[in-house]
This record gives sequence, C-alpha cells and structure tokens, in this order.
Amino acid sequence: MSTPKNQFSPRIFSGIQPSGGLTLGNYLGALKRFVEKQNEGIETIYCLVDLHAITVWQDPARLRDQTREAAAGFIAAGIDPKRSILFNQSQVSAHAELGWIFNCVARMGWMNRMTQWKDKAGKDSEKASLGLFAYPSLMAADILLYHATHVPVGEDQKQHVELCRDIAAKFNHDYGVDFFPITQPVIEGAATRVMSLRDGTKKMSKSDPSDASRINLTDDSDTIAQKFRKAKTDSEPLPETLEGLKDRPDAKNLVNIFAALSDQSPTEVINQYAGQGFGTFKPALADLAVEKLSPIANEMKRLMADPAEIDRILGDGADRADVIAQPILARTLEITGMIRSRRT
Ligand code: AQP
Repeated sequence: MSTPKNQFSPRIFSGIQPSGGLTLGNYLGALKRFVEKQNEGIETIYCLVDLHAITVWQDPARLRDQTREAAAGFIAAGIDPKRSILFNQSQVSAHAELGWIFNCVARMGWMNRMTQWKDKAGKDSEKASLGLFAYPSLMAADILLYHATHVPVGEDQKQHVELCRDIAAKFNHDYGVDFFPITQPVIEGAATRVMSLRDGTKKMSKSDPSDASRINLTDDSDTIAQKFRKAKTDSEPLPETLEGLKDRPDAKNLVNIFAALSDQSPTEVINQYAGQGFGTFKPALADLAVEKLSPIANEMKRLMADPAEIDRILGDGADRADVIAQPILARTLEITGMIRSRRT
C-alpha cells in the first residue's frame, strides 16, 4: 500500500450498499479484502451505505432486513466489530452534511462522465433520482469524513474513487488548505471484477433480475453447486496459458473465481487444469466454493436469528464513527465560512 502525498495516518474506509443480498462479487472484490486489511492491523472503518441504496427504490422493511443481513455477512466473513468500526451510514448524519458540501464542490460535468451513472440511469436519465446522479459526491463524503487514506474496492468503483480524489484536491485548492487526503483506491486480487455466471461480459450484481447470474452469500451448498454446474461456458477445454482465455469471458471468469477462492493466481489454476474440460473443472470449483462459502452462510444464519444484537453492534459502530467524523465535519464547515456558535 503506497501512502498518499499528504501525511495522514493510514486509515481504511470502504462500504457496501445493502441494496440486496451480498454476492460472491461483493465478497471477492471487497469483503474478503476488508478482512485482510483488518487483520493487517490497519485502522479499518466499514459502512453499510443505506443512504446510497435509496438512490434507487428500496422497500423500507426489506432495506432494514438487507442492512442487517449485510452486517451479518461482514461479521460472518471475519470482520470483528471490536477491531473494525462497522455501522450503517444513516446513523452518522455527518455523511449527508459533508455530502452536501461536496455537491457544491463537484462539477456537473464530472458526474456526467461516471459510467455507473450512465449504466444505472440508462436512456431514461430524466426519471433517475437526483441522488443517483450525486452518488459519487456522497461516496467522497463517506471516505473523506474519516480522512481515509486507502479504499479497498472492486474494479467498478475505481472511477468513483478517482472522483473522490478530484473533490478533495478541488476543496483543498479552492479554500487554500491541505485538509483532505488524496485517497488511494486499493484494487487487488484475482477477482476485482467477478462476472455474471450467465454472461461473462456483465458484472455479477445483487440487483441482476436473474438469481442464476450470481452466488448469494446466503445460498446453501446445493444451490451453489447447481449454479456453478449451470454457469455459462464454452465447449473448449481449459487452455495451457492465461493468454488462451483472452476471448473466452465465461471461462476466464470461472478461472478467476477459482483463483480468488483458493488464494492462488489465475496462472496457477491454469497450470493445474490445463487441457481439462468443464466436466472436471466445474465440480472442483463448486466443491471449493461450498467449502469456503458455506461456513459464512451458516454463521450469517446464526447471527440473523438475533437482529437486536446486530442493531446493537451497528449502533456501537456508529457512535465510534461519529467521534471521528464530527471534528472533521466541524472543521470543514469552519473552512467553508459557516458560523458555528451553538453551545451544544
Ligand atoms: N462483481 C463484482 N466484482 C468485484 N467487486 C464487486 N463489487 C460489487 N460487485 C462486484 C464491489 O463490492 C463493493 C460494494 O459494492 P456496492 O454494493 O456498494 O455497489 P455495486 O458495485 O453497484 O454492487 P452491485 O452488486 O452491482 O450492487 P447493485 O446491484 O445494487 O448496483 C465495491 O467495492 C464494489 O467494487
């Protein structure tokens, strides 16, 4: 991990939207690495970004369930709420407040260039919410509210972290300060972009209408095995080298998933399975996925049986997050010229 130019102590922030159940994409691209960072002993702050989730319609009762389920997923995957701060975004109101300040720093043109905005708003952008358009500005607030120096994310979020850097730099420049760090994205591992099991050119996503396109962290062993058995592939055996996967997105995706789950490089997986067909490779992948994921699903089930305890953990995390966030928000407001004269 390289250190940003400004001298800020290393601190990691990242988040996941509780806009559906967590997927294997969220796990390999983000969550698994959140756990590694925590275990490296760096200060880690992880957030269930419920304010982001409502940029598209969410049923209120389901949003609450999904937020608790995502919290259970984090803990089951290895996030220790004593060592990391784990909370849901809306419990720390400073996120929305700093988000507003950044709405006034970010430029419309920057937002217009975001590929996620174009993908999610589609052709009917007139009907998309204003929140969806401003999403990257709130994401910048999430990160900078803690002066986070590093953000582990999947490949799809790289552009948003770059925009966060632009917002920090413009704020620092406009107000003549060196207040916000220029945060580094951390995009590592064999599965920074896990693709749909039904279409290797499309990202695996929690909101994909096809459940067969993704592995959910709550899927049981039979479902995981069946989804990998039915995953789209071609009829060729696996090639001798990685280069041979270049125009085979479905096969490449399964090799990358195998590599990430077994903590190997894709080359090591290819060396092991070169020349073998999917009749051999898919069952091996299914076994590996069940071995790695079913303990997480079982632990999630156990944790979700006690929603009050999950809410307690999120509340405790929010209290601890707020202690870091409030002075940074207060200083930001001072820098921007807001009068701060309340006694409480
Ligand atoms: N398919 C993926 N491969 C690798 N990383 C992924 N991430 C998401 N999907 C993949 C990473 O997970 C983190 C949290 O993402 P998010 O849920 O906040 O937003 P998203 O990227 O929009 O995820 P989804 O699943 O596609 O959600 P919906 O369907 O609601 O839009 C990020 O670090 C992301 O890179």
